[in-house]
Amino acid sequence: MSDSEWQDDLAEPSEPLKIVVSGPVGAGKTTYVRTLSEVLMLDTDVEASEDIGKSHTTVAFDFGTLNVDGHMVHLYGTPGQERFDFMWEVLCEGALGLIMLVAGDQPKDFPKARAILDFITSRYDVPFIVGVTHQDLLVVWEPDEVAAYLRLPPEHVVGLDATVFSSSVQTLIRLLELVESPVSQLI
Ligand SMILES: Nc1nc2c(ncn2[C@@H]2O[C@H](COP(=O)(O)OP(=O)(O)O)[C@@H](O)[C@H]2O)c(=O)[nH]1
Ligand SMILES: [Mg+2]
Repeated sequence: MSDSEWQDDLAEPSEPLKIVVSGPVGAGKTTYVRTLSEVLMLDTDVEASEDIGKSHTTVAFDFGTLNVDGHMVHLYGTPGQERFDFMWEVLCEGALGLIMLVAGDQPKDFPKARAILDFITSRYDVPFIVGVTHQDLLVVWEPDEVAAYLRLPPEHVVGLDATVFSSSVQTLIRLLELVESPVSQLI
């Protein structure tokens, strides 16, 4: 589908398009939502209370909004730590699509990404795309390799640099292309 075709599909929804961004700790969820958001984000990153390999982590959720060709998109980034599992379900309620991020330089996290994906998609019939972050690094798994590892069709897996707007928005557009009838799901 071309960009203009999916824009036609999304004709004038009254509700914002709700997109959930999930994935393991360190996948780039907070970065992704911050890169895309046009509004000042709620800062839900706090000092990590357990050893998760970085000093700050997200409690509650990341929230950001952006306008894609006249359509308001709301992004909800889930926390990665498992003790916040319940948040995934809350955030996925009424979601139009799911962006599952995983860091391409952290293959040890691929099974975690698969587990989160299975957890969500077994409960919600939500279209999803896997975004393999850190594509700007020299040594990184490419989307096709991650697709094979996760046994997903290659069109469901894209690579991105979550720190760069154009790369991040492309991932969002690929997801919207996979969403067949977004307006009917909003009603
Ligand atoms: N080079 C690079 N760094 C990234 C990318 N995505 C995230 N990061 C960095 O990876 C770290 C973890 O990202 P964060 O957004 O906190 O991950 P979260 O736990 O999923 O919210 C931060 O230092 C980010 O700046 C990326 O695509 N490329
Ligand atoms: Mg975070």
